[in-house]
Amino acid sequence: MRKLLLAFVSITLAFAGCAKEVFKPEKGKTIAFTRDGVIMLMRIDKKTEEPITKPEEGTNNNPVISPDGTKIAFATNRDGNWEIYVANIDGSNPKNITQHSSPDRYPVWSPDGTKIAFVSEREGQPDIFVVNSDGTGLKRLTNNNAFNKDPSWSPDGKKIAFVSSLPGNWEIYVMNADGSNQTRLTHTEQDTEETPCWSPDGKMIAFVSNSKGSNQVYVMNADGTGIKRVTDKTEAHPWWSPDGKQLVFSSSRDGNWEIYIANVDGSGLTRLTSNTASDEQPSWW
Ligand SMILES: [Ca+2]
Ligand SMILES: [Ca+2]
Ligand SMILES: [Ca+2]
Repeated sequence: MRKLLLAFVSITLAFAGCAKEVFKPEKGKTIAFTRDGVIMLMRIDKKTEEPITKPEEGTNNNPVISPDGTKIAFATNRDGNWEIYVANIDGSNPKNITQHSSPDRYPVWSPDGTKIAFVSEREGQPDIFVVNSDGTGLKRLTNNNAFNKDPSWSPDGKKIAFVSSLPGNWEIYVMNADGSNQTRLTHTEQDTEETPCWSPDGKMIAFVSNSKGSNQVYVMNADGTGIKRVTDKTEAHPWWSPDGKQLVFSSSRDGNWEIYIANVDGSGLTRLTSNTASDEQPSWW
């Protein structure tokens, strides 16, 4: 009996050894991004990646992993218009949480994982809304006769940074998470700012500006002071590493859009993807 049991155990182990390794997201080592409209997960330590949407499921953008690592939010046009979906981290059980005929895009999780801020055009122009992650409790946060987009929560959940066209050009603003006390942070009438992302310690905001002619990554203090340039080619969509030491972003510097990471001072630039597809909109979990 004992011999039989040992034989069974060794056969089971042999099969387990042959099985394909299951992709496991790990905090601090996992990046979500979109490759030609397919949501990808990448383990940067193992250099493994896996698609979690299918090519027939429309164009899928702006994937962001939930703070607890169990879910992923993204925008998709699979239903004929842009909607925010929340799925399990492996892509299973995708649910439409916006269900509105106008464009709904750019989801970001609140730090406690209960809410999602996003951009909707349901009132006629892009504005920032917030909704519970199950689709209930929708609230409009901006209402100012301008375009408002690119929300990013502060790590304590109390504030949201965003960009607004209110002054006649794109500028970075911050507001309380209920939409009150909207305050302008940048004052660059000649330049376009986009995609602010709050650092994990709450002290800084990364963003993109075309101040030097092409879109490049910058960082500044969370009060708008101390602007410093990080990259020097054509970049988009910076996102902080969970330890606050690095940024992930996309760049077309090598001929097509690829995912890169760099230290916050711009040193240590490393390319993570290498293919002819468009690899864009990374977020780091
Ligand atoms: Ca919609
Ligand atoms: Ca500006
Ligand atoms: Ca590429």
